[in-house]
Amino acid sequence: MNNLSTIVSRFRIQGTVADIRPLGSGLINDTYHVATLEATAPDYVLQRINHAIFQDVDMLQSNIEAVTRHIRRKLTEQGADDIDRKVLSFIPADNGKTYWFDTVNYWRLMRFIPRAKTYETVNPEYSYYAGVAFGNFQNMLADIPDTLGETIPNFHNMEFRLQQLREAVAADAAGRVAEVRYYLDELERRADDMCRGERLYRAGELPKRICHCDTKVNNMMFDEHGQVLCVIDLDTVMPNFIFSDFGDFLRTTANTGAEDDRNLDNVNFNMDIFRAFTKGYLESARAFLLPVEIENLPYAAALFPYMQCVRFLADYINGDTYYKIQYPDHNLIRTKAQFKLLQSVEAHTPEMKAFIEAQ
Ligand code: GN1
Ligand code: MG
Repeated sequence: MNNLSTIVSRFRIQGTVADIRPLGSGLINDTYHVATLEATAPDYVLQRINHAIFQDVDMLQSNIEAVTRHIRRKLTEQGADDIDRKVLSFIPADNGKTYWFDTVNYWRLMRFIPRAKTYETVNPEYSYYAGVAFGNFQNMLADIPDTLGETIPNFHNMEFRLQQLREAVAADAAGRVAEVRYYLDELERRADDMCRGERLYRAGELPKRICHCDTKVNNMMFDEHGQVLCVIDLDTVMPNFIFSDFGDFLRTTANTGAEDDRNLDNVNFNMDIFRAFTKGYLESARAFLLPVEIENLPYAAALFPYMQCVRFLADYINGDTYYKIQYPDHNLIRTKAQFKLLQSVEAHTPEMKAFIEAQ
């Protein structure tokens, strides 16, 4: 707490720090809730940026500043109320930047959004609101004047993720390849089909748009009525296929089990969530989506469990160097759960296509 409060003191906050405690369940950055003593001062969220992963913190923060500035402007133009709960605000540090480097770690501070909740799971009604919200998010960012950098190069590039997996297999750094052969074969069998997005892009048929690229449901803040207030965790906002936002949301919410469920019987693809989310997303995004984007939404639903499987498995093979783990075979358990989800998505593909065509 002492150490953390020294870091908070480098930022231009209002009020006096009363308490700092861990917040949220992200797998990459460390996040804390900073409570202030005075009722008139806002609370804050302190984050240690994982700069092994986000290596260009200056680019990272300038992306996020551009995105939040643009959204704030849009909301103001629309005459929205309660804007401070609908877009993140970053607090400048002593150096005038929105991050502080303490010679080892990079830190940033933002206003805590009061009376807002995040969820690990949602019902169909909330999924519908979330679909509308992500469509709006992409829509608002469509005319952002700034050029956003790729904060993690090739982040959702399926060809690149497969190449990383193949390199991990070739190196076999942790001696785990033999044990995961079944999953490697299953993933390779689908590899060509799953790289469809990159092929369409090269053929000039599929655009990149500004996307969030980490649309796990716990990256959304809901108000007391289930309406989406805002989208958080903006580190990965960058140009990408819209498949990213659509697919990753369903990967996390339409899973009837947990991302790392040990009991694979719990893991299935929930079509009620799919239908509600897709309905909301198409309502707010249809105006700018191309037919090729709409047709490939079922592909997007399969792509994200698949990509996550490839990423978790590569990390397992590498000896767990990327994702935080809670126990030794955590990345393998995650791989298995995501693979089960993929199989369930595949079984529902004809039903998804029919639903989308009927919209
Ligand atoms: C990471 O930081 P967090 O937990 O929201 C990861 C996502 C993965 C997700 C898997 C920068 O997101 O891409 O989908 O874990 N973020 C990064 O749960 O790699
Ligand atoms: Mg998160």
